[in-house]
Amino acid sequence: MLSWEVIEEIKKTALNELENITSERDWVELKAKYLGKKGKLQDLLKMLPTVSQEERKSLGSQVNEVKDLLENLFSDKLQEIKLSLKKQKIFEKKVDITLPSKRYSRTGRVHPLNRVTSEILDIFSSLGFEVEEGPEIEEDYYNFEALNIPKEHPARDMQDTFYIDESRLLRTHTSPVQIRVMEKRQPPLMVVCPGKVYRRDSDVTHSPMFHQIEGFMVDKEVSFSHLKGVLTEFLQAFFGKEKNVRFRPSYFPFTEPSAEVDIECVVCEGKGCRVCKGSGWLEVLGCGMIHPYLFSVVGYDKSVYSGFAFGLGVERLTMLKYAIDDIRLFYEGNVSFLEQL
Ligand code: 2U9
Repeated sequence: MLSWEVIEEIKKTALNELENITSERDWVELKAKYLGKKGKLQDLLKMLPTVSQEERKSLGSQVNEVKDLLENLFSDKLQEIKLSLKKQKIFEKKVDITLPSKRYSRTGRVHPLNRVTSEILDIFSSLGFEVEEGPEIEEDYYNFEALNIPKEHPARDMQDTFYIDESRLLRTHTSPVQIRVMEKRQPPLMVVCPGKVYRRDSDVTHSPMFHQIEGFMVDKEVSFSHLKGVLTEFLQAFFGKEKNVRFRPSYFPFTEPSAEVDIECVVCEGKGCRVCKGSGWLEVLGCGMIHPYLFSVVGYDKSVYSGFAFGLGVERLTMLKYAIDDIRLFYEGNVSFLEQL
Protein backbone atom coordinates (compact mmCIF):
# COMPACT_ATOMS: atom_id res chain seq x y z
CA MET A 1 0.00 0.00 0.00
CA LEU A 2 1.41 3.43 -1.00
CA SER A 3 2.16 5.64 1.97
CA TRP A 4 4.44 8.45 3.14
CA GLU A 5 6.58 5.83 5.04
CA VAL A 6 6.98 3.59 1.95
CA ILE A 7 8.22 6.56 -0.14
CA GLU A 8 10.64 7.65 2.61
CA GLU A 9 11.96 4.11 2.96
CA ILE A 10 12.71 3.90 -0.78
CA LYS A 11 14.41 7.30 -0.67
CA LYS A 12 16.54 6.22 2.30
CA THR A 13 17.72 2.94 0.69
CA ALA A 14 18.40 4.71 -2.65
CA LEU A 15 20.59 7.30 -0.90
CA ASN A 16 22.38 4.58 1.01
CA GLU A 17 23.13 2.52 -2.08
CA LEU A 18 24.17 5.59 -4.08
CA GLU A 19 26.64 6.52 -1.35
CA ASN A 20 28.39 3.15 -1.64
CA ILE A 21 28.90 2.76 -5.40
CA THR A 22 32.32 3.51 -6.95
CA SER A 23 32.07 2.46 -10.62
CA GLU A 24 30.19 3.74 -13.66
CA ARG A 25 28.69 0.27 -14.20
CA ASP A 26 27.19 0.22 -10.67
CA TRP A 27 25.89 3.74 -11.27
CA VAL A 28 24.06 2.67 -14.47
CA GLU A 29 22.50 -0.32 -12.71
CA LEU A 30 21.44 1.66 -9.66
CA LYS A 31 19.95 4.45 -11.77
CA ALA A 32 17.86 1.91 -13.68
CA LYS A 33 16.76 0.35 -10.37
CA TYR A 34 15.34 3.61 -9.02
CA LEU A 35 14.78 5.99 -11.93
CA GLY A 36 14.40 3.62 -14.90
CA LYS A 37 11.11 2.91 -16.75
CA LYS A 38 10.67 -0.18 -14.64
CA GLY A 39 12.29 1.39 -11.58
CA LYS A 40 11.05 1.78 -8.03
CA LEU A 41 9.81 5.35 -8.43
CA GLN A 42 7.83 4.43 -11.52
CA ASP A 43 6.24 1.62 -9.45
CA LEU A 44 5.27 4.16 -6.79
CA LEU A 45 3.64 6.42 -9.41
CA LYS A 46 1.71 3.45 -10.77
CA MET A 47 0.35 2.85 -7.27
CA LEU A 48 -1.15 6.35 -7.01
CA PRO A 49 -4.61 5.35 -8.38
CA THR A 50 -4.93 2.86 -5.48
CA VAL A 51 -4.97 5.57 -2.81
CA SER A 52 -7.83 7.89 -1.88
CA GLN A 53 -8.48 11.14 -3.78
CA GLU A 54 -7.30 13.26 -0.78
CA GLU A 55 -3.96 11.45 -0.36
CA ARG A 56 -3.22 11.12 -4.08
CA LYS A 57 -2.15 14.75 -4.54
CA SER A 58 0.27 14.97 -1.62
CA LEU A 59 1.74 11.49 -2.15
CA GLY A 60 2.12 12.26 -5.89
CA SER A 61 4.09 15.42 -5.25
CA GLN A 62 6.17 13.62 -2.60
CA VAL A 63 7.14 10.93 -5.16
CA ASN A 64 8.06 13.64 -7.70
CA GLU A 65 10.19 15.49 -5.13
CA VAL A 66 12.10 12.29 -4.36
CA LYS A 67 12.49 11.70 -8.12
CA ASP A 68 13.97 15.21 -8.67
CA LEU A 69 16.27 14.82 -5.69
CA LEU A 70 17.55 11.42 -6.87
CA GLU A 71 18.09 12.71 -10.44
CA ASN A 72 20.31 15.54 -9.11
CA LEU A 73 22.22 13.27 -6.76
CA PHE A 74 22.78 10.64 -9.49
CA SER A 75 24.17 13.29 -11.81
CA ASP A 76 26.54 14.62 -9.06
CA LYS A 77 27.62 11.08 -8.28
CA LEU A 78 28.56 10.40 -11.91
CA GLN A 79 30.82 13.49 -11.95
CA GLU A 80 32.38 12.37 -8.68
CA ILE A 81 33.08 8.85 -10.05
CA LYS A 82 34.60 10.24 -13.28
CA LEU A 83 36.83 12.68 -11.39
CA SER A 84 38.08 10.04 -8.99
CA LEU A 85 38.88 7.69 -11.93
CA LYS A 86 40.82 10.48 -13.60
CA LYS A 87 42.78 11.17 -10.43
CA GLN A 88 43.49 7.47 -10.04
CA LYS A 89 44.80 7.28 -13.62
CA ILE A 90 47.10 10.27 -13.11
CA PHE A 91 48.34 8.80 -9.87
CA GLU A 92 49.02 5.41 -11.42
CA LYS A 93 50.75 6.86 -14.50
CA LYS A 94 54.49 6.39 -14.19
CA VAL A 95 56.72 9.19 -15.55
CA ASP A 96 60.04 8.09 -16.94
CA ILE A 97 62.25 10.99 -15.94
CA THR A 98 65.20 9.49 -17.82
CA LEU A 99 63.51 10.08 -21.22
CA PRO A 100 65.23 12.79 -23.35
CA SER A 101 63.35 16.12 -23.55
CA LYS A 102 61.85 17.56 -26.76
CA ARG A 103 64.42 19.10 -29.07
CA TYR A 104 63.87 22.76 -29.93
CA SER A 105 65.70 23.67 -33.14
CA ARG A 106 64.33 27.25 -33.16
CA THR A 107 66.38 29.13 -30.62
CA GLY A 108 65.99 32.88 -30.15
CA ARG A 109 68.45 35.28 -31.71
CA VAL A 110 69.15 38.99 -31.94
CA HIS A 111 66.77 40.86 -34.30
CA PRO A 112 68.50 41.88 -37.57
CA LEU A 113 67.94 45.59 -36.85
CA ASN A 114 69.61 45.26 -33.44
CA ARG A 115 72.46 43.24 -34.98
CA VAL A 116 73.08 45.86 -37.66
CA THR A 117 72.80 48.67 -35.07
CA SER A 118 75.50 46.96 -32.97
CA GLU A 119 77.65 46.46 -36.05
CA ILE A 120 77.38 50.16 -36.99
CA LEU A 121 78.05 51.33 -33.41
CA ASP A 122 81.08 49.00 -33.19
CA ILE A 123 82.57 50.59 -36.31
CA PHE A 124 82.05 54.13 -34.96
CA SER A 125 83.40 53.10 -31.52
CA SER A 126 86.54 51.78 -33.21
CA LEU A 127 86.93 55.26 -34.77
CA GLY A 128 86.70 56.90 -31.32
CA PHE A 129 82.96 57.82 -31.08
CA GLU A 130 80.99 57.54 -27.84
CA VAL A 131 77.33 56.40 -27.77
CA GLU A 132 74.59 58.61 -26.22
CA GLU A 133 70.82 58.13 -26.05
CA GLY A 134 67.91 60.48 -25.35
CA PRO A 135 64.10 60.70 -25.00
CA GLU A 136 61.70 59.56 -27.74
CA ILE A 137 59.08 62.07 -26.55
CA GLU A 138 60.79 65.33 -27.32
CA GLU A 139 60.17 69.05 -26.97
CA ASP A 140 59.43 71.04 -30.11
CA TYR A 141 62.42 73.20 -29.19
CA TYR A 142 65.00 70.35 -29.32
CA ASN A 143 63.44 68.57 -32.31
CA PHE A 144 63.03 71.67 -34.53
CA GLU A 145 63.81 75.14 -33.15
CA ALA A 146 67.38 74.42 -31.92
CA LEU A 147 68.13 72.63 -35.21
CA ASN A 148 67.40 75.65 -37.37
CA ILE A 149 64.08 74.24 -38.57
CA PRO A 150 61.89 77.34 -38.57
CA LYS A 151 58.18 77.52 -37.74
CA GLU A 152 57.01 77.43 -41.37
CA HIS A 153 59.16 74.39 -42.33
CA PRO A 154 57.09 71.54 -43.89
CA ALA A 155 58.66 68.92 -41.54
CA ARG A 156 56.78 70.65 -38.69
CA ASP A 157 53.46 70.02 -40.40
CA MET A 158 50.88 67.83 -38.62
CA GLN A 159 50.94 65.70 -41.79
CA ASP A 160 54.57 64.75 -41.17
CA THR A 161 55.03 64.74 -37.38
CA PHE A 162 53.20 62.98 -34.52
CA TYR A 163 52.36 65.71 -31.99
CA ILE A 164 51.45 64.92 -28.38
CA ASP A 165 50.41 68.49 -27.54
CA GLU A 166 51.41 72.06 -28.47
CA SER A 167 55.02 71.71 -27.39
CA ARG A 168 55.72 67.96 -27.27
CA LEU A 169 56.06 65.39 -30.07
CA LEU A 170 57.54 62.01 -31.00
CA ARG A 171 61.04 62.90 -32.19
CA THR A 172 61.42 62.80 -35.97
CA HIS A 173 65.21 62.27 -35.81
CA THR A 174 67.86 61.66 -33.14
CA SER A 175 69.42 65.10 -33.73
CA PRO A 176 67.80 66.51 -30.52
CA VAL A 177 69.96 64.06 -28.51
CA GLN A 178 73.02 65.68 -30.07
CA ILE A 179 71.82 69.17 -29.11
CA ARG A 180 71.30 67.91 -25.53
CA VAL A 181 74.84 66.43 -25.48
CA MET A 182 76.38 69.68 -26.78
CA GLU A 183 74.39 71.69 -24.21
CA LYS A 184 75.80 69.55 -21.39
CA ARG A 185 79.38 69.04 -22.56
CA GLN A 186 82.27 70.94 -24.11
CA PRO A 187 84.29 69.98 -27.22
CA PRO A 188 86.18 67.97 -28.28
CA LEU A 189 83.23 65.61 -28.84
CA MET A 190 82.70 62.55 -31.05
CA VAL A 191 79.28 61.07 -30.38
CA VAL A 192 76.82 58.73 -32.13
CA CYS A 193 73.13 58.60 -31.17
CA PRO A 194 71.07 55.50 -32.05
CA GLY A 195 67.32 55.23 -31.48
CA LYS A 196 63.72 55.01 -32.65
CA VAL A 197 62.27 57.95 -34.57
CA TYR A 198 58.72 58.64 -35.77
CA ARG A 199 57.34 60.14 -38.97
CA ARG A 200 53.88 60.04 -40.57
CA ASP A 201 54.97 57.96 -43.52
CA SER A 202 54.14 54.38 -44.49
CA ASP A 203 54.86 52.25 -47.59
CA VAL A 204 57.23 49.40 -48.57
CA THR A 205 60.32 51.49 -47.77
CA HIS A 206 58.92 53.78 -45.03
CA SER A 207 57.56 52.94 -41.59
CA PRO A 208 55.92 55.35 -39.07
CA MET A 209 58.61 54.20 -36.62
CA PHE A 210 62.13 53.46 -37.78
CA HIS A 211 65.67 53.47 -36.39
CA GLN A 212 68.28 56.13 -36.99
CA ILE A 213 71.88 56.56 -36.08
CA GLU A 214 73.16 60.09 -36.20
CA GLY A 215 76.58 61.27 -35.19
CA PHE A 216 78.75 64.34 -34.92
CA MET A 217 82.25 65.51 -34.22
CA VAL A 218 83.13 68.97 -32.86
CA ASP A 219 86.60 70.30 -32.21
CA LYS A 220 88.96 73.05 -33.35
CA GLU A 221 89.70 72.88 -37.08
CA VAL A 222 87.35 70.05 -38.01
CA SER A 223 86.91 70.16 -41.78
CA PHE A 224 84.94 68.53 -44.58
CA SER A 225 87.98 66.25 -45.16
CA HIS A 226 87.48 64.76 -41.70
CA LEU A 227 83.83 64.16 -42.56
CA LYS A 228 84.79 62.43 -45.85
CA GLY A 229 87.47 60.34 -44.16
CA VAL A 230 85.26 59.12 -41.28
CA LEU A 231 82.22 58.31 -43.46
CA THR A 232 84.25 56.60 -46.19
CA GLU A 233 85.95 54.49 -43.51
CA PHE A 234 82.58 53.62 -42.00
CA LEU A 235 80.89 52.71 -45.30
CA GLN A 236 83.76 50.55 -46.50
CA ALA A 237 83.87 48.75 -43.14
CA PHE A 238 80.11 48.13 -43.37
CA PHE A 239 79.60 47.34 -47.10
CA GLY A 240 83.11 46.15 -48.07
CA LYS A 241 86.55 47.71 -48.60
CA GLU A 242 86.25 47.54 -52.40
CA LYS A 243 83.10 49.72 -52.60
CA ASN A 244 83.47 53.18 -54.08
CA VAL A 245 81.85 56.11 -52.26
CA ARG A 246 80.75 59.50 -53.63
CA PHE A 247 79.55 62.76 -52.04
CA ARG A 248 76.84 64.91 -53.71
CA PRO A 249 75.80 68.42 -52.65
CA SER A 250 72.48 68.55 -50.80
CA TYR A 251 70.55 70.67 -48.28
CA PHE A 252 69.64 70.20 -44.60
CA PRO A 253 68.68 73.09 -42.31
CA PHE A 254 71.14 71.94 -39.63
CA THR A 255 74.26 71.56 -41.81
CA GLU A 256 76.05 73.94 -44.23
CA PRO A 257 77.41 72.81 -46.62
CA SER A 258 75.38 69.57 -46.76
CA ALA A 259 75.87 66.41 -48.76
CA GLU A 260 74.34 63.06 -49.52
CA VAL A 261 76.58 60.03 -49.73
CA ASP A 262 76.21 57.20 -52.23
CA ILE A 263 77.84 53.79 -52.34
CA GLU A 264 78.41 51.67 -55.42
CA CYS A 265 75.31 49.54 -55.92
CA VAL A 266 75.51 46.38 -53.77
CA VAL A 267 73.49 44.40 -56.35
CA CYS A 268 75.08 45.26 -59.74
CA GLU A 269 78.42 46.65 -58.46
CA GLY A 270 77.93 49.92 -60.32
CA LYS A 271 76.76 48.57 -63.68
CA GLY A 272 73.18 49.77 -63.28
CA CYS A 273 70.16 47.67 -62.27
CA ARG A 274 66.57 47.84 -60.98
CA VAL A 275 67.66 48.44 -57.35
CA CYS A 276 69.86 51.48 -58.17
CA LYS A 277 67.42 52.58 -60.90
CA GLY A 278 70.18 52.24 -63.51
CA SER A 279 72.52 54.78 -61.86
CA GLY A 280 74.98 52.30 -60.34
CA TRP A 281 74.80 54.20 -57.01
CA LEU A 282 72.73 53.89 -53.81
CA GLU A 283 72.08 56.77 -51.41
CA VAL A 284 73.04 55.67 -47.89
CA LEU A 285 73.77 58.73 -45.73
CA GLY A 286 73.13 62.43 -45.23
CA CYS A 287 75.81 64.68 -43.77
CA GLY A 288 77.35 68.13 -43.60
CA MET A 289 79.28 70.68 -41.57
CA ILE A 290 77.27 71.68 -38.47
CA HIS A 291 75.48 75.02 -39.10
CA PRO A 292 77.05 77.88 -37.03
CA TYR A 293 73.49 78.70 -35.82
CA LEU A 294 73.53 75.43 -33.80
CA PHE A 295 76.76 76.48 -32.07
CA SER A 296 75.16 79.76 -31.00
CA VAL A 297 72.16 77.77 -29.64
CA VAL A 298 74.40 75.59 -27.41
CA GLY A 299 76.81 78.40 -26.50
CA TYR A 300 79.93 77.27 -28.38
CA ASP A 301 82.23 79.93 -29.89
CA LYS A 302 81.71 79.48 -33.64
CA SER A 303 84.96 81.27 -34.42
CA VAL A 304 86.87 78.59 -32.49
CA TYR A 305 84.92 75.37 -33.12
CA SER A 306 83.67 73.58 -36.19
CA GLY A 307 82.18 70.16 -36.67
CA PHE A 308 80.54 67.67 -38.98
CA ALA A 309 77.38 65.60 -38.54
CA PHE A 310 75.72 62.72 -40.35
CA GLY A 311 72.59 60.61 -40.24
CA LEU A 312 71.53 57.21 -41.50
CA GLY A 313 68.47 54.97 -41.41
CA VAL A 314 69.22 51.53 -39.93
CA GLU A 315 66.34 49.88 -41.84
CA ARG A 316 67.58 51.30 -45.15
CA LEU A 317 71.15 50.09 -44.60
CA THR A 318 69.94 46.64 -43.49
CA MET A 319 67.61 46.36 -46.50
CA LEU A 320 70.46 47.24 -48.88
CA LYS A 321 72.97 44.93 -47.23
CA TYR A 322 70.61 41.92 -47.13
CA ALA A 323 68.54 42.68 -50.29
CA ILE A 324 65.22 43.06 -48.39
CA ASP A 325 62.53 44.82 -50.42
CA ASP A 326 59.78 45.43 -47.83
CA ILE A 327 60.46 47.34 -44.56
CA ARG A 328 57.37 45.81 -42.88
CA LEU A 329 59.12 42.40 -42.73
CA PHE A 330 61.22 43.77 -39.84
CA TYR A 331 58.20 44.28 -37.59
CA GLU A 332 55.97 41.26 -38.37
CA GLY A 333 57.72 38.75 -36.09
CA ASN A 334 57.81 36.16 -38.92
CA VAL A 335 60.36 33.67 -37.57
CA SER A 336 61.19 32.25 -41.05
CA PHE A 337 62.19 35.73 -42.24
CA LEU A 338 64.13 36.57 -39.09
CA GLU A 339 66.02 33.23 -39.20
CA GLN A 340 67.33 33.88 -42.71
CA LEU A 341 69.48 36.86 -41.79
C1 2U9 B 1 73.37 68.21 -34.91
C2 2U9 B 1 73.85 68.77 -36.03
C3 2U9 B 1 73.66 68.18 -37.22
C4 2U9 B 1 72.46 65.10 -38.63
C5 2U9 B 1 72.27 64.82 -40.06
C6 2U9 B 1 71.41 63.95 -41.91
C7 2U9 B 1 72.28 64.83 -42.44
C8 2U9 B 1 70.53 63.06 -42.71
C9 2U9 B 1 68.90 61.36 -42.74
C10 2U9 B 1 69.52 60.09 -43.20
C11 2U9 B 1 68.46 59.12 -43.48
C12 2U9 B 1 67.80 60.97 -41.83
O1 2U9 B 1 67.26 58.50 -41.36
S1 2U9 B 1 67.22 59.42 -42.37
O2 2U9 B 1 66.00 59.67 -43.03
N1 2U9 B 1 69.79 62.21 -42.05
O3 2U9 B 1 70.52 63.15 -43.90
N2 2U9 B 1 71.37 63.94 -40.56
S2 2U9 B 1 73.07 65.63 -41.21
O4 2U9 B 1 72.82 66.41 -38.51
C13 2U9 B 1 72.99 66.99 -37.31
C14 2U9 B 1 72.52 66.41 -36.18
C15 2U9 B 1 72.70 67.01 -34.98
C16 2U9 B 1 73.54 68.86 -33.59
